[in-house]
Amino acid sequence: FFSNSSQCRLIHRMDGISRVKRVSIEGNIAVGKSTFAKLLQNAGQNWEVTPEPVSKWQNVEEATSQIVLSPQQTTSNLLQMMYQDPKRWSYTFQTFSCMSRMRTQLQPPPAKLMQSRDTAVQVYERSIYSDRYIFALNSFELGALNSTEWAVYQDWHSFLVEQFGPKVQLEGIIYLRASPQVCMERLGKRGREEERGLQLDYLDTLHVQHENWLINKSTKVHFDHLKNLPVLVLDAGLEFEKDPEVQARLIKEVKIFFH
Ligand code: DCP
Repeated sequence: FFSNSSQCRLIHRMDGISRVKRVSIEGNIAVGKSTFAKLLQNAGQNWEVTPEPVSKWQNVEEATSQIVLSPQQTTSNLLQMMYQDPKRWSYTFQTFSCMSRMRTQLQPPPAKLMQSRDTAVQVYERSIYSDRYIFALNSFELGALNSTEWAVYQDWHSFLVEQFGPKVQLEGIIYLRASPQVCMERLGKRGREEERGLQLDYLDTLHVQHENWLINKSTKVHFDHLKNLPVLVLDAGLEFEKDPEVQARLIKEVKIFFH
């Protein structure tokens, strides 16, 4: 009885997972995804944000529970390694980044969302899809991943997404859209050490990838559920960090969109 695949899907729907909408916040580096995520977290009981695991990439040993043997032994900052030597480390970085995100996307939603009577929304900062269709693709196009690495990446990525099925699917995307210049200014202000050498050119290429994927829909995506995914485009060029009025307006847009 249970081996019938439509029955399995039905059971899956009854476990609560599909009652909670899963939405990711996308946008260029430093556009303000974390700031916006915090606003959403405070927007009501029915919103829960899963932050991006950047700190894991800055200390791989701690993230993977590897024992550091002596105080002299340095820990691995994979984010820094990737920026210092993209050809050597991009594949490793993209693998680890996607793995850590896969883990978080596979976590069941917290009980408070499952029990919620209204629409509950689980929000992620980025997703396994921007890992692939923004960063890994961009790395390949810039020559930091060679064609073998790109082929291997796509192979395991597709395999895992297909295996995990609805558990890693999204119901929507919030695209925080701003010019690369604005992102560059914000990047400079926040001063993350590893990103010091980043140039505007690089943000330009990432901007184009976001536009191709989320606006022009010209990126070739390999998963049916992604093809018709609702995308809410928000003008993140506005200084929303310290302006409560702009914040309220953006949050309202989100709530209406994902009602
Ligand atoms: N990164 C990457 N490849 C990925 C994911 C992230 O190279 N697949 C890098 C880009 C940034 C850092 O990791 O240097 C974090 O990038 P995000 O844009 O995801 O996060 P931010 O902290 O920049 O977002 P925001 O400032 O918008 O909150």
